[in-house]
Amino acid sequence: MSSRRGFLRNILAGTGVMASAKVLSAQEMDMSHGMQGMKMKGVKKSEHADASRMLVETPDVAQLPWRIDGSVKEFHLIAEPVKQEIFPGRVVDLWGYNGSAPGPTIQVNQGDRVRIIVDNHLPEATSMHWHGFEVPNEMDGAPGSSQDPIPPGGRFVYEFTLHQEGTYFYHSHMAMQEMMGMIGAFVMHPKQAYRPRVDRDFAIILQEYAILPNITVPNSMNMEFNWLTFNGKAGPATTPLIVRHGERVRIRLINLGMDHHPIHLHGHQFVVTGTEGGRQPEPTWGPGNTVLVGVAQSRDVEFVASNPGDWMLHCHLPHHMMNQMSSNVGPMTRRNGIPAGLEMERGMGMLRQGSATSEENGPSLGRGMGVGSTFEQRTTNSPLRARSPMQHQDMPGMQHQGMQMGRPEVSKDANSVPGFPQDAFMEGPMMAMDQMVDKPENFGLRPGWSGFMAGMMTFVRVLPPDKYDQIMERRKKQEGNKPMKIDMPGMEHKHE
Ligand SMILES: [Cu+2]
Repeated sequence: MSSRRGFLRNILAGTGVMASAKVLSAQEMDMSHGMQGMKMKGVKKSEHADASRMLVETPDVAQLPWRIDGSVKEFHLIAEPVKQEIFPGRVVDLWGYNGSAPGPTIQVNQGDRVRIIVDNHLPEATSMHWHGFEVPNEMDGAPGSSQDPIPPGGRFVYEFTLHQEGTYFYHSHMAMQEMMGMIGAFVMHPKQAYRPRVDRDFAIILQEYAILPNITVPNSMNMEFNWLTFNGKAGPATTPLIVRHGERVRIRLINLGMDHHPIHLHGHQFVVTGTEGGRQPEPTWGPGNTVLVGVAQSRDVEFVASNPGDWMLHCHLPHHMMNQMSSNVGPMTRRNGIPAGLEMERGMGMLRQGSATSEENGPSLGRGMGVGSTFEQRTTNSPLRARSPMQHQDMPGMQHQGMQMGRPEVSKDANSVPGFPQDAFMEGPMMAMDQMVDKPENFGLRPGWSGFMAGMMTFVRVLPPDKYDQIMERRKKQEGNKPMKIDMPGMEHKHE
């Protein structure tokens, strides 16, 4: 599964080469000539300097290829269950499109006539809504009102002409399916290039899931979340955005879920240049470094990468910078045999039996109100035992392959400080896994960096030319080592 996603990862090399063209057949690449300005291969940076339509990179998410049928650009989406590795070793059961959640990115030009064939390979009905599109009502994908839901095994063909421009998205309009991952980016490139032009253009989809340890299926009824993802990956498995020092960068943020996300960039000020309704007029742009991306919204931000370094880009909600939080993880690390959670019925709403966690010891997510919420736990942070299970040298079972498992630094009198521990065993050397998430884009990061990246976190790496070239060289090598993989409409889709 992960290897497939590797092949499909959209990578734009520094030369402007669109490596995701690998997923297009030669024939389709030929066909793509109609997409003016979106060069599929071999375009030098200088040549695309004036191109109005630079392809948007969606790190860790594939591009959806298309075929030309007369004057129509035809895409094919398959709604289906997917297995997705959101974090090293954490493969979860999501619902998505064409093998991933979020689904592949669609990119078109303003004015295009577009056909999208949607096949439903889910065990229940679905619908496909084109969020914010000004299209005829019967193409809107509103189940029950504008069309019948697409039954399992069924197909619906959407076709419309797109006169808008900006950062849009597609998603299932069945609410609970949205919480299983069913969304994808839909970029409409403007006829008239935006000014000032950018050198790099990225899109990141923000999602959240409630998945208890040892369970692989999100509880879509839960209202608290413990896995927060950028493009389907939780930090440190997210792929950094690689830019050259001095480049102008656009990042398109798209949110579909239950939470709002204040996305913060280190080291730079940006301006918000677009919303889910398209480009904003320049007089409305004001400087900031945190943009609140509400549910069902998109926000485009732009900045000049003038400050070299590896800069964090992350949601600023503290719990959204964590992985797999559940209420008994804290106590579990320092107690033995105390039933920590509540029965599953109260803890997670739906799951009652058959999970790896017992009724007595079932962990629970968060605290709060509503369906799937839990009661406040009586156990608070408590003193560490003399032989804490976290002292992994005594507990060989705690050694996770590939994890660095350094020991956190705590003061001698730590246990006497009210509130300890907070981050001591949640972040830092114990969580470092640099090797497990090794990839070209991470090359040269400070050793141990991965111990501090979780949830909705990634980097914008603003690199001087030599470091930039080193990473691009590694990218090229990695791509070269992979077998060619064609993923085109009409071909059988493999679950891996
Ligand atoms: Cu958030």
